[in-house]
Amino acid sequence: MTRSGLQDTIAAIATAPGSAGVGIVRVSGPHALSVADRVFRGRRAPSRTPGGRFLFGHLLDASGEVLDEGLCLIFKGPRSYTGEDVAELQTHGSPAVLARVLQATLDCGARPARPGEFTLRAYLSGRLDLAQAEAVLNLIEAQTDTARRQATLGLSGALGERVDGVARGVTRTLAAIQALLDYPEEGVPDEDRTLPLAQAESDLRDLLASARAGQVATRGARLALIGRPNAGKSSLLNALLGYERSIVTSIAGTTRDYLEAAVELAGVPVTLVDTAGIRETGDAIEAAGVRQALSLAGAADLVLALEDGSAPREALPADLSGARVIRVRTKADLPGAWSDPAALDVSAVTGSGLPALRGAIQVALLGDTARGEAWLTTERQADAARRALAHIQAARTLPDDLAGYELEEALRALAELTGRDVQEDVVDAVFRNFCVGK
Ligand SMILES: Nc1nc2c(ncn2[C@@H]2O[C@H](COP(=O)(O)OP(=O)(O)OP(=O)(O)O)[C@@H](O)[C@H]2O)c(=O)[nH]1
Ligand SMILES: [Mg+2]
Repeated sequence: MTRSGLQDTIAAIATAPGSAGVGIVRVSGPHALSVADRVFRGRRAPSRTPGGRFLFGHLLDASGEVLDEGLCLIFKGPRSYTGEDVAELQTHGSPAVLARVLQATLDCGARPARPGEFTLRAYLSGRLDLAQAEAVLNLIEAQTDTARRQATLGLSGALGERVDGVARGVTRTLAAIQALLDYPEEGVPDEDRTLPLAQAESDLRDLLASARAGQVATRGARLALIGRPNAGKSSLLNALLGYERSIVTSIAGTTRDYLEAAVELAGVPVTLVDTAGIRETGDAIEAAGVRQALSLAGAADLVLALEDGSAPREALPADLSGARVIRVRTKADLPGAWSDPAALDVSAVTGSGLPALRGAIQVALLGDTARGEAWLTTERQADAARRALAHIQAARTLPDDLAGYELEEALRALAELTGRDVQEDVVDAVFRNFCVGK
């Protein structure tokens, strides 16, 4: 479906469903302005108005009935979001008005836009690369400032530039190797063979290190609180939330079912998961809760492993070796029964140690990734970067003729990352996640 129907003029409501001050119907394509001529009447016909201007007037249906008063914003391709002629019809943000205005554009020859089709056209017209299109999606969905900042950086093309830098190094080596195949007596100087590849490899490693942070910032993270009964899991969850979400009692085994609560930590949307205390138990319900706790820990992006600091230390009967773990020594306001430099002292009662815990969570989720740099934000991007890295690593160990092949593959993977050389089904998969109207 991707490249088909590009000659069509498409229309959709671009604003969110529901009532609002303003609503927008966006029309894009070769006939966008003639469609606008028929559904909008102002001082001038939209098609005879220069791009970058707007008109005040009335929106009409195909029979000429006035639907609302509003504005028509005119963009002439290629200077528009899609690269085509675009008319944006601004009305009062009433679902009833917007539905009629959209229908009027359809009656006048436009067809309904598919999800993400405006941005797809921007990509196909070369105005955005694929990573930028993904950034548009991330920006629309951004719930936190960290996610917004990353999306904005991605949209600026900063990620594409980082990737292009890697590709330039690879191309330099590839050119040197190809020259060598033609003129074997010359030899390839080290600065063309080894150095650019070493640099490309280290740049890709940096990029991949950002992938986790990028995805966490975009998708959010799951953080499971694990520990023996009475370790203080529910109390710490409440303290991190700032309100009493989970029941706290002095009875060991209070929490049996797991419970989730959303909070923003370090600019990241985090789902905190409170779990049943882990112990051997004859109670069937509690045992089910314990099994669930262990599997929740396995699925979490980060585990807080809590141990009661006021009681003799007992090892947690759980294997957390596969998980990222922050160890917490709870009840730090009470006289300590043990200490461990690898555990953070925290009191849910006084709040001591909470800022340090928040800081540790931030480092664990986002790493020390430079905030000003563009990150990989989707699994698709990370996958392409990993493949490029593998080919470059292979090329560094192989003789020249075989290395050339690996480098070509690396360049292909890098071009996929930015979307310059990409299969149509991958493009479809990216745009399928968009909403209609974007
Ligand atoms: N002094 C002090 N008491 C705490 C602290 N955190 C928890 N407690 C007490 O420890 C007991 C158990 O706390 P919970 O938060 O219910 O512990 P839990 O790990 O959720 O326990 P289960 O749900 O039974 O697994 C309660 O009596 C809390 O008041 C703390 O930081 N300081
Ligand atoms: Mg509890």
